[in-house]
Amino acid sequence: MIWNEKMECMEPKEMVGLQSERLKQIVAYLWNNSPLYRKKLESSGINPAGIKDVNDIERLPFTTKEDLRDAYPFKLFSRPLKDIAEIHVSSGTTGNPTVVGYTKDDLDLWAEAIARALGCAGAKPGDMIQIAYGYGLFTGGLGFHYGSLKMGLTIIPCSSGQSKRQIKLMTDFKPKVLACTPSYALYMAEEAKEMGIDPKNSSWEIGIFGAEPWTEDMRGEIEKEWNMLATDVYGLSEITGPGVAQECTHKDGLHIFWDIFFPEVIDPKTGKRVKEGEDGELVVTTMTKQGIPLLRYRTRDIVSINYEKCKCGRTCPRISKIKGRTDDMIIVRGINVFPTQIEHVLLQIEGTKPHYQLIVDRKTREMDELEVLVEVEEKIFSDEISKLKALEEKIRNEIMSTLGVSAKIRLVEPKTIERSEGKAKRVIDKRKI
Ligand code: DLL
Repeated sequence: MIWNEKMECMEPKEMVGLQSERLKQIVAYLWNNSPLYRKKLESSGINPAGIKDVNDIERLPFTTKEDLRDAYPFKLFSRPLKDIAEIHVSSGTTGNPTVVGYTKDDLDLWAEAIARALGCAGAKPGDMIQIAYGYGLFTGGLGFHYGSLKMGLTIIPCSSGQSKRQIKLMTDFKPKVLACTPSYALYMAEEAKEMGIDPKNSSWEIGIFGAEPWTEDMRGEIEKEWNMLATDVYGLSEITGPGVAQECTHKDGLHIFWDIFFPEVIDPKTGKRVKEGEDGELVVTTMTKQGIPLLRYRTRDIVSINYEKCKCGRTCPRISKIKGRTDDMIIVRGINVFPTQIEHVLLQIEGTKPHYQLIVDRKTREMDELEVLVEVEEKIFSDEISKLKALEEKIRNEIMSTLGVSAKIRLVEPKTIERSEGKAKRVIDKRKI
């Protein structure tokens, strides 16, 4: 079903008119409500009165994750805290997380985006959905929750984990839709088999998978294992969470809802737009958000864009699957990890040196493993084994409590990790994704 036919299928010419109006409004709104944006706009020589149509967006300054970091926690909020209904966070590049705030209207807008995404994937009011994205500060669980409520689905709010219980509930309640990370969907197939349940007979017909990169091969495997349609959903907390873009049942690119999330694909080096179909960095402007609207947010995700009308009838453009990142962020079991965050943790711990390397692997096909190699001071190696073990444990616990990701720690002697004259190679990703 098409949840919002008017917006999802609007003729592009008419859409330009709507986007132009919305751009004028959002720039004026930020000018009046966000001292930080006002300064940014002023220093780029922009005055809201100078914005005539959506093409003027290219004159606006970019916003980056560093802007959010510098504004920690609430300085980029455009409404007083009393008007913020909910706060979520995602990984920052160092010690502090990236904080986003939603007004009640923003939550409704988010629900609208997810309802459109659910419609793209083939869900309809009255269907039952099992939400196995994490609930909490992560946007996955609650985002799908609000969108499913809006569409009128019956929700099983499982959150992630407790896989055997998930499978039992699926078997007994027979939900039609599953929302979780693609790696978790594959993991649950293994668990089902261990329980003596053939995943092919599952009640799930539609999967809405995202929050981490995954390939067409992985899609093939999930579809074969579970005998379901596996669709891709994209989003990021800074923009709203999941629901920024979603594949329809043709699985030929993810529809980006451009009346609310205006997309540009740029060359990350020059900042200029690339041609349709060429790879570049996705930049998104939130056209109607109030709590923390962002102009030209550099997502660091690499995509191409296709403006052709889709076979499903939607006219909103489609972005490709995410092809990589322009920075060194990695996603381990659905958790975003910046090497600099690990560095930040290590620097707080006595005896470690700021020479480290992250090795990510997926030995069993669905479970990411993170190993952190850490150089320690010479004298530590002459200590008893128990002290070395205690240090490993301490690093592991600190990483777990600050980043929420479990890691294997390997202490190594000074000068073990290869030095570079240029950019240090912090990440070795052995996964085939
Ligand atoms: O991952 C929001 C989300 C939740 C999306 C549930 C989809 C489903 P963050 O934690 O802020 O938000 O991480 C955002 O994750 O910039 C991408 O690099 C990556 N990402 C998200 N969806 C996909 C996807 C959520 N479908 C970052 N394919 C983004 C590849 C994805 N990467």
